[in-house]
Amino acid sequence: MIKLRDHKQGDFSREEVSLANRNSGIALEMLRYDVTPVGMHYLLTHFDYPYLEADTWNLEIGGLVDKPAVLTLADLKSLPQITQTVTLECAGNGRANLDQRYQSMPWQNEAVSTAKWTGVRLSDVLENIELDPSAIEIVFYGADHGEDAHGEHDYGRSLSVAHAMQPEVMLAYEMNDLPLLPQHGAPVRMIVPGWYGMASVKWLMRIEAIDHAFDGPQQTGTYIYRDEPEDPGTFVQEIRVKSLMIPPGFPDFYLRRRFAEAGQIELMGRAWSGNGVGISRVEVSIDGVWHEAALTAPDSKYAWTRWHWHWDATPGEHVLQCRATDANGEIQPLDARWDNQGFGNNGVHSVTVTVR
Ligand SMILES: Nc1nc2c(c(=O)[nH]1)N[C@H]1C(S)=C(S)[C@@H](COP(=O)(O)O)O[C@H]1N2
Ligand SMILES: [Mo]
Repeated sequence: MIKLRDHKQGDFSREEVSLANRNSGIALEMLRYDVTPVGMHYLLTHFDYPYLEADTWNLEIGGLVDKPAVLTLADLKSLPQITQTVTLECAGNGRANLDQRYQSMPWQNEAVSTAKWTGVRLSDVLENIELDPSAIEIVFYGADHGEDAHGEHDYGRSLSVAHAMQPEVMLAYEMNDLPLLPQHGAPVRMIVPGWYGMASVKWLMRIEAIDHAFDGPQQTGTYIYRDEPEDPGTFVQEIRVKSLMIPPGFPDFYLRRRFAEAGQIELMGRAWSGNGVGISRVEVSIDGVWHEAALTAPDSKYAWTRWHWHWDATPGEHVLQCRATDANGEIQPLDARWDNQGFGNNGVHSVTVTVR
């Protein structure tokens, strides 16, 4: 069994800071936007950004297919175009909130954003190349290459054929009505709505139909929920129900402590879940007493839901929390849930505010 990295408590390591400088999260006050402005969308890239040009890029499709193909961007754009608003969250979001944190990208709460993606349905592409009946999975490879605890590889992920044919799974070439930016996977990336971000392969280069379960490092090495490093574990797939709050008032620059004036304060934030399951309830707690927040329906079942609640703030120090429940009755746990690599932490978000 491969040795995964050790856990850490307290100060961040130089390696964690380096990853945090290369990748970036949303500033929580940007939760105000239904669609995250493009430059504020969170970023997670494992290796280096590949340099690809839209004019010379092409997508190779092969493996167990009757009509292998090499598609240009113009070929893709000749297929029916779709646009969807989708909330993406990194599976490692919340990792650094665990007391013993796995050494990786040290996300606290900020690895979630919503964008308007334009492109084509993956099913339209797959219908043209005629999958062989023996194909059970489709593998998607990016142009980026690197090494981690599970060996050297091109970034690659698979979906079952049934999932790949779902109408929401897309190959996107625009984000918020603009051509994809290099850091978000230009010229073409996948978007797998309802699943954590690792499935949405950026810089898509190659699609391969196979007759067995894909066991690439990004599929069976990492992105597995495990209590202990040696556990067989279960796959990280759909997003777990979660909510975040825009911290009210104003911050101290360095310590990020918050201050607000006594009186009416509108608390607001966002809630979301996986697999297109809606949000049925968001509660807000002031010092441990829970209240029902009001919800605004999202414009897509894969996009986050806005919530708000009016707080009559009284002087003193207060702890504010929010907790979402989805339409399946799944509710966020009050405490961070343990995972060896810090995946799927949907523990409630807390903000401390001093009211004057
Ligand atoms: N080719 C490639 N695709 C990738 C990744 C990557 O490192 N390489 N990172 C994945 C992960 S873990 C996440 S959370 C999302 C992040 O997408 P974004 O950077 O556009 O927000 O991209 C996914 N797709
Ligand atoms: Mo991620």
